[in-house]
Amino acid sequence: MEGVAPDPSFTPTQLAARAAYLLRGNDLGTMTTAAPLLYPHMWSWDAAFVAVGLAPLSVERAVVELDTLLSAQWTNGMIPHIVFANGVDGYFPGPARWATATLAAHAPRNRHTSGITQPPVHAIAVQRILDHARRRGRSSRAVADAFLDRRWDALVRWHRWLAESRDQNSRGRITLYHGWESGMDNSPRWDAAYANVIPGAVPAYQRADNSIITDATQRPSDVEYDRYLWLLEEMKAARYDDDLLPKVMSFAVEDVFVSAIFAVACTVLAEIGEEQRRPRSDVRELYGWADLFRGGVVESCDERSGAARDYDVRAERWVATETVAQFAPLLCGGLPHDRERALLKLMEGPRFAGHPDLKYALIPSTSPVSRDFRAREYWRGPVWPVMTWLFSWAFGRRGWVERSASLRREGLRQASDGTFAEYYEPFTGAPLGSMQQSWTAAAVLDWLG
Ligand code: 9WN
Repeated sequence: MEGVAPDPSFTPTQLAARAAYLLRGNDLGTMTTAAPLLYPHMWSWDAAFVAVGLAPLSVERAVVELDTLLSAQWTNGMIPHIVFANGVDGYFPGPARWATATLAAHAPRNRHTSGITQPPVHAIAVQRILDHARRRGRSSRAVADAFLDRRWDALVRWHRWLAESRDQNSRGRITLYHGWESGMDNSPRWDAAYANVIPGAVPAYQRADNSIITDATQRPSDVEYDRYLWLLEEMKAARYDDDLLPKVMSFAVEDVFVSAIFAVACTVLAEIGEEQRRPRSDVRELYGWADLFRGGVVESCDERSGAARDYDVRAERWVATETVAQFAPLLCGGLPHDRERALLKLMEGPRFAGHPDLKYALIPSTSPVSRDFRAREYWRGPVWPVMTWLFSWAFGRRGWVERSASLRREGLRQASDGTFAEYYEPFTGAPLGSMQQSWTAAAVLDWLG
């Protein structure tokens, strides 16, 4: 193509080396920050993806990552969404604002954490660690086995907490009390629920994110932040009590995407448990939750298109949005064949990954044809490499080899700019949000490993 400058692009070997170097740079010793400036602490689902990326480099270091996270697990079983690095500032809301150490009966005493949770992808990381350990020598296998001995109960308790405290009526869907718990903070999925959150007196605050990402079109707005922080005040007033949250929180949504992740994670953990001879009763319980939540996901789906919906508990209604969450059942399975085919067609068609103007054939966080779409704004449009990884992993697991390979191929083409961006503009491929994002590097390492 004469006259067109080639994209700056790295070979796979160079890219893998840069990804490994990045993770090393973000490593504080026993935890990897989600990103160097914007997110200088450990995030729960980031840590799991980071462990996936570390596993091909060092099973030992991957295990340390999960150990650090699990050592901050609450006594009720919750894995908190942030484990704060000791003595590191620079993120708001930090430990003082959450005040979990003084307010929450179940919070750990030796670690500062936030008071909410994040999607349960951790069993996937454990499985990838075991896979790599098997291919390595005896000492790596011993490290992975010892990890499982040490942490099996904690992992089951984590799943039990989700199944019991976050699905108190056994509907097969996880209830969230804050949009941050979804990991898709400002997705249009939450617009209706947030519209009903009327902030009371939010103590004064200063955001830190917008002095790092200074382009306001890439981050949530101040109005959104007021609501995010008001929800913290509601939780604090309830002292983060699992039994009070359903009664007092003005945001309560059954998240279909987290529920699908939970269903598949329960299956993965049950399979590990079977293989590693863990108690039969744990394995049975895990398979039981997998069935229940797969059913909960399928129940949410549109009769014809198979598209999944969230449920707004406060408004008592289903919420359909044209976002990546529509494809939740493709992660965990369970849809009848015809509806699954329809959903795959939707995903690969012009409303999503097959949109003719996309730079790469990847799934944008929000459909480019939706009126809620914003090409640069966080979870309202950009492509998130970590989502690409999750779907490529899930499709591989489901035996859809071609689909999995195509996401991997396109994901690597997108990442070959070497920025390891948090998210990308879908039409131009411009890197957005934080650069040097750990989980983007981890995805690349797993793909190239
Ligand atoms: C709030 C760390 C996290 C991710 C989330 C992503 C973003 C935090 C923020 O960064 O959320 O938890 O401050 O915006 O939305 O998925 O885990 O990478």
